[in-house]
Amino acid sequence: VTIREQTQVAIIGAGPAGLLLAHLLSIGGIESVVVEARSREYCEARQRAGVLEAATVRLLHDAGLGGRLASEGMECDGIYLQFGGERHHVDLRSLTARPITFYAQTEVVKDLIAARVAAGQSPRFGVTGTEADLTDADRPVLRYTDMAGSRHEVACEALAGCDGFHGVCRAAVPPAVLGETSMQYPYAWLGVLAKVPPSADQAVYAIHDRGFALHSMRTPEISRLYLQVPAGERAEAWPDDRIWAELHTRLAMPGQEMGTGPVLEKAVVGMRCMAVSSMRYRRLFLAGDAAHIVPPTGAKGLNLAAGDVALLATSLIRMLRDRQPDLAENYSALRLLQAWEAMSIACQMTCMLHVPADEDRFAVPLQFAQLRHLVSSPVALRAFAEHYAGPVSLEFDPGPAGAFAA
Ligand code: RFL
Ligand code: PHB
Repeated sequence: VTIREQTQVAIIGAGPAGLLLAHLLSIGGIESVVVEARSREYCEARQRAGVLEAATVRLLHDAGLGGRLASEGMECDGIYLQFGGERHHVDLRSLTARPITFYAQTEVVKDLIAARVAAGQSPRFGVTGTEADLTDADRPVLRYTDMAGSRHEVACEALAGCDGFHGVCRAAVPPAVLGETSMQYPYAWLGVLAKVPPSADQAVYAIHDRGFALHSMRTPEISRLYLQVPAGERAEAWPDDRIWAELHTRLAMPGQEMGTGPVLEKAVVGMRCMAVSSMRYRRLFLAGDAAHIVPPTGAKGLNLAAGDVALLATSLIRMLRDRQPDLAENYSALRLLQAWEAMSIACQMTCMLHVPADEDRFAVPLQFAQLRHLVSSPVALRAFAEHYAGPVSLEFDPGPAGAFAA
């Protein structure tokens, strides 16, 4: 038997994009259903992003999700760029008034799931056979099988594809409409979570002859570290002592001691770019990693996902509650501009900070020229800071009938 249901917006994916969308829609009085392939435990433990831009922090606070973020998030004035044996400060707070906050994606996801559960609208975890059916242009249908094996058919007014890079929603769009383009770098990141207090007060982006290294943080006791490795590298090739030796070499700075500690987790992350040309087809709207992947160097992915769903929630509230489809019609064009702006800084930083795999003799002096220019020209530094710090605000407006949660 098939269980037939109805909702206003069916959301595929309980990552940050899908969960935040459901929360923002509820502020505007729009009902939704969220389905997720993985378990709640898996979603809450998956190690990923850690940097929240000021505009993302503001949105989370305004949406009533700022409690733990305010007490546990670590706000930082800026970042360091390290090259040629020197560490240079990029003071985002003084250059842009938009400092960044370290607060792990796992914690954002935990807060969002807790808010949905408290509202009596828990995401449906562990589903299989997810299908986005767009055959009827005005009445999309979500189909899935729940954990008990029952098939569901959810009729809705709009479908949100928040199912990440490996999801099913992009495939529901005809390729000519989707217009996907992508690119892969010849290197990857080895991401390491370690039980050691951060040894710098702000994130350090370092380029060294042996490759890129990034020192980041999660809490006063936990550091997040990344090393450039060849594409296709296996994490098992990196026992803990090799990780620490390489981190100490690449991040070395006279007078700056870096500790070591137990490695809690390590994984290789591919470095790729992908963007669709249309984030909308009929009544399916793509958001977050389902629509665009930026290389992690700019720390933009999660922030872009938040920006997507801020505008998507506003658009859907206007379309479904106020019967004003104007914003929904512009959603794709507006968000693709932002996605490419983020792609641009992320790709620029990636090229400037990674040792090219083919020992390109031309690339290395060019990188140093760019980095030197950046730190020696106040105008260039300010332009970089503006770009890295992200947008001034995200576009969420639930309209007169909706009110931000206290
Ligand atoms: P997600 O988080 O991938 O969530 C998609 C969800 O959809 C589910 N799903 C399905 N559910 C039902 N049916 C199906 N058929 C489904 N197929 C998939 C998945 O299980 C999953 O739960 O996408 P979302 O919500 O768009 O969020 C995007 C962010 O996760 C991503 O952009 C960031 O993590 C990127 N990123 C960073 N972004 C930042 O803003 N700042 C950072 O510091 C930062 N660091 C990073 C990063 C990504 C990294 N990795 C691992 C790629 C560091 C790393 C190492
Ligand atoms: C992280 O803390 O995970 C992080 C920080 C900066 C980046 C990417 C990831 O550019």
